[in-house]
Amino acid sequence: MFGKLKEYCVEGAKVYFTYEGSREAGARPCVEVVSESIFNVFIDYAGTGHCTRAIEGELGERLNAGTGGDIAKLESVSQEEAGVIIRTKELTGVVSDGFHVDFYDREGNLLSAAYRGKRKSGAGVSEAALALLAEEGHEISGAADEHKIQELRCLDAGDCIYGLGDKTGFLNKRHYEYEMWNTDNPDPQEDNFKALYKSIPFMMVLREKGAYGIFFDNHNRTFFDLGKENNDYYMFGAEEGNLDYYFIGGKSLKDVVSGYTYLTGRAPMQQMWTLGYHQSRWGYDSEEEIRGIARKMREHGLPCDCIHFDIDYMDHFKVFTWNKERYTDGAKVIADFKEMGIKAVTIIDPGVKLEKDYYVYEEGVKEGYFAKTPEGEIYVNQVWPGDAVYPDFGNPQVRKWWGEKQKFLIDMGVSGVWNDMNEPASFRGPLPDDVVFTDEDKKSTHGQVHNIYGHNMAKATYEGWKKQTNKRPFVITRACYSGSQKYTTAWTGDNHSIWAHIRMAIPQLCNLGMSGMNFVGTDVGGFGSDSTPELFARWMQIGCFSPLFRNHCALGCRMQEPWQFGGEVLAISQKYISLRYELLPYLYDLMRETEQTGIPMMRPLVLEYDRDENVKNRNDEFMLGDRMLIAPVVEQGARERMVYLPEGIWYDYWTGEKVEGGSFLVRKAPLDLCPIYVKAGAVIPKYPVRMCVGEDKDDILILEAYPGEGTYVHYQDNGEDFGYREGAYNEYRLVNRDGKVDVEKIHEGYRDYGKIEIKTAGIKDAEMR
Ligand code: MIG
Repeated sequence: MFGKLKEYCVEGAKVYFTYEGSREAGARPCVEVVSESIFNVFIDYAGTGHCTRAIEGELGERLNAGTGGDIAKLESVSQEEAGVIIRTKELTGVVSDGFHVDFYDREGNLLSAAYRGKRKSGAGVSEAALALLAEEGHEISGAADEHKIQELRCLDAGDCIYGLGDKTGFLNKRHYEYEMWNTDNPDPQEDNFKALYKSIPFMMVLREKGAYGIFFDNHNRTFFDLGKENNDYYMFGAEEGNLDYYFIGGKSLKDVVSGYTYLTGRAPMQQMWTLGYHQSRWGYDSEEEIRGIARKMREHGLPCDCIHFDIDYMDHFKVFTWNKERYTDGAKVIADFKEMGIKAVTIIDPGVKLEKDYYVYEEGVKEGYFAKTPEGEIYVNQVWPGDAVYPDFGNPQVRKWWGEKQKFLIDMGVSGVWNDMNEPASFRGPLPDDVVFTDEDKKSTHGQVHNIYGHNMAKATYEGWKKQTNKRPFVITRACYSGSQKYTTAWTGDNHSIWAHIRMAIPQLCNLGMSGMNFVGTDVGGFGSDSTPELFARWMQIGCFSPLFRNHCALGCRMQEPWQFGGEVLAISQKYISLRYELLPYLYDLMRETEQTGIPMMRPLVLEYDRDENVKNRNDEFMLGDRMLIAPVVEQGARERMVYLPEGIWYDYWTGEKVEGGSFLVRKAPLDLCPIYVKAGAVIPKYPVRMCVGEDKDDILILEAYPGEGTYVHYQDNGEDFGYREGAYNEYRLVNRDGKVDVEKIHEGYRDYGKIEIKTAGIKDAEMR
């Protein structure tokens, strides 16, 4: 579309380009300096300006108003032979003929070049062959579609690709193809699934030198081909909206994650109890049964902070109602749980039952809060309550109303909300693309807002809870978009109790974390299908280290509470849930770090050691923060496993033995053992085990210090509200010198610990002799 570069002009932080032919096409391509290491590349095909829903706050407002960018950061714009050179301290963009943009780092290394060739379309199969294959029911990719909006960028042989939210498969996304279209598909998810529940159109490329990210901020259906059709380039594109992407330059993957979360926001601190163990099932059949679950957790000495109420707690699946047949008094059940230190989270789906005189339905009809057909009738589809209508969450008024509706749950004593079915799901075929919705200040369609429906629902929920409780709202969502991390945590939806899915859990959670969604977890034990004792035991060993640690499974599947698999598995559950509770202050410190830097709690090894070839495709190990390496067993029958430890000195968590990194080893891993390694010089803050968060009369902090040297910051606040944003927290600098720890308070704003105990861990060289 764009020919030779004719001229450019600088307006604030933006550089506009005119090409042969571009005037006629009406598009005005633009490169804008957003920050020192982030440039936006923009072609306003739709004539709407940015309309970002992911980037909010001051920057988002500026971008949406068209005044975005940071003029102060733009160092120079000049024209040279190669093209127009746009420079900041960290990043250089070279814009040449055809609106090809190449990026260089500060040292002048090429980070990313536009691909100048044509797309290699088609699988090389004849039409006749394709027809035949289709007849037998094969799904074939066939010819690659050229998208109306499309960008091709070069790939080098060694490039690895990460991010993209909750996609299936492995850590490294190179050679795969994906779609961003929030999808509820209950089939067992395989490596070749193109879309799942969430759309996070953000990818990172790790290069031999440096790394960079691409955030394609287009919330229509988008497509990513990451070197599947051609090893020399990747493609991202869409049929609607704009070419609107952010190029995030970096030296490391961490730089890129931090740049992406600078744009889309950083997952805020949650209440501390949310880090506890959560028990769930769809569904507990009666009040008696669910009371029994709470009782048994305690009888078995299992720490637990939360029990989830799935759809059956509602009256005929009507949101913001309570099933009075099942529960003599729901509020009483919740209050009794609270006495036991157990909180309640309830599910809320978007679909509102179409029923005369049902208050939520009537209010929404009266105010015009539900999506409509193009003819102006309220659009009806079917979900759990039968015929149902869809709140138009893109309308700020509807979000406000939905936020107020949360009062029903808050008054019942509920502590958090679990948002399901918000892709949105529908039982009578998908919602047609032309169903009328709102996108903030303008009319829109389902096709255009589908991918932000869950995001807006979570935002409404978060804001309602924040206003009414003043606590950090706990929201869990299934569907979301880039930036949802500001409002909600997430779980990965309907996995199955199969070994393929315990394996998938690690790369899936790691990529979600690097895509901004820090607080995530899988259904521990698996949702669909029947878990086995061994699979369940191994899954507990992953859940223990996932930000969200929730055991959940489906109606009709084998019961999955920790005591359902016999004594050995119960003991294993006790061991790992207890370890989880010991690690609470460490996890809490990590959550604080995420809020400040965007770096997730649960990290693939490649995020910490991105120059190490051995970790670029490591799918079965991960880090919890920068100090703990977890190597769970994800193979049926395995009682040992190969572990890779990156460079440095490590200590075996269970034996204290010192191990030299930069090599592979074989670790014995009986069913009750998940291999864990701790970095030399680490300090791990711990609590004594307790049955729930807050049950700490003596208020003891244990600092476990490993041989070696290291400096860390430990964070402490009331674990509940937003006071910490006004300074109501303590911070301690911990300096470890070979097991001796100096504790220095560097911020004072909260009560002191009752006692700080320092414990040495790991076997020192001297003790070995
Ligand atoms: O289609 O509410 O992913 O966690 O238990 C089933 C019932 C609807 C899907 C969720 C799952 C939940 C279930 N829901």
